[in-house]
Amino acid sequence: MRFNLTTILPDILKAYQLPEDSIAKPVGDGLINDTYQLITPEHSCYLLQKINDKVFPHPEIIAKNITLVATFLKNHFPDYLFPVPVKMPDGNPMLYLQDEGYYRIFPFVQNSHSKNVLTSPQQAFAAAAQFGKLTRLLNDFDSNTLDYPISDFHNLNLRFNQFETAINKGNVARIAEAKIEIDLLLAHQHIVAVYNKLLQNPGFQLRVTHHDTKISNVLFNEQDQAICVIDLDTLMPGYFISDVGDMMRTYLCPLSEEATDFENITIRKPYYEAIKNGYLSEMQDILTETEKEHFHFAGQFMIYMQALRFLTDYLNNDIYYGAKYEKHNYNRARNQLALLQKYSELQ
Ligand code: GN1
Ligand code: MG
Repeated sequence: MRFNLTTILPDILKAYQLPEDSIAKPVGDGLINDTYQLITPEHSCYLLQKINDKVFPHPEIIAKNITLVATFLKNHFPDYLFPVPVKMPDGNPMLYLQDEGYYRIFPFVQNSHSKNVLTSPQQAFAAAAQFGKLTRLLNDFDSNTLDYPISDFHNLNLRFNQFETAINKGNVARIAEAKIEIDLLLAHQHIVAVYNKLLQNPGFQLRVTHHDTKISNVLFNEQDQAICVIDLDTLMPGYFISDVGDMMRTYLCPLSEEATDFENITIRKPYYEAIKNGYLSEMQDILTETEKEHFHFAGQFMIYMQALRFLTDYLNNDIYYGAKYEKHNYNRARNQLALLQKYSELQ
């Protein structure tokens, strides 16, 4: 999905009044936005990001949400580290280049690094505590003031409906090929029913949640302590099951969603406990009893939704996630289904 930055880098540097001989190199593993590390001749570091405006059709909503939340946090918790985009000389938090799209620049957090894989339950605890802390600090923030950068992003009904449309109208050969996986996803429809029941329960509360709690969205310091969360594009009103569930989805298995040796997909129980304890270390007094009772469900919800999304995209010829090879999204879906199976055996 990466595009050629070279031709427009000079325009970006000029707009941000950065030295014209700064260099940019690709970083990160995100599927949606393109991210670069930007280094000036004086060795100042930034992150440069092109926002994917097919996925985020109104990037100004992201900018508005981040500004509202940043202002609240600054007023109430001035010591909390919340890395927001650098403003352009005219005060704008992002740059729009005609025919090229939206760009923004973040300060590089000093002495920080991100991880693509977890190597200890302590890291899972630390990350879960960071995501829990963000939601806790925003507990008194009026989430109604936020807009939705992507509507119905984690609405499981929408994801299921999109899947149903794809199995009826998608690529016929791929539908035939994926029969086993389609049947498995249909057989797990009870997860949608539990979700719908929860939506009716007053104990299930709309909060401000991050919606992309993978480990690479946490910055760690040199002592391996988690210092802050990043990638705030999907910070919006949501349910705790999105954040806890995506941690379950991405921290428990030693293999990533890209792995194709499905027989090696396993669940690391100590990481499960670490996510739970880390998240509750911040959210214990805030979550309702109903929410606490659905801690385990969070993982089922997110793993199932991601399996639906990957298979839907495969049946729709990879229009959303793209594919680096022919069966990429098919394999990602099979990976998530194997994970769902192992996860469901946990309790
Ligand atoms: C996308 O781009 P990235 O990796 O941060 C996706 C998430 C998925 C994830 C799967 C806006 O996130 O919802 O869980 O891929 N983000 C969007 O790897 O669709
Ligand atoms: Mg993301």
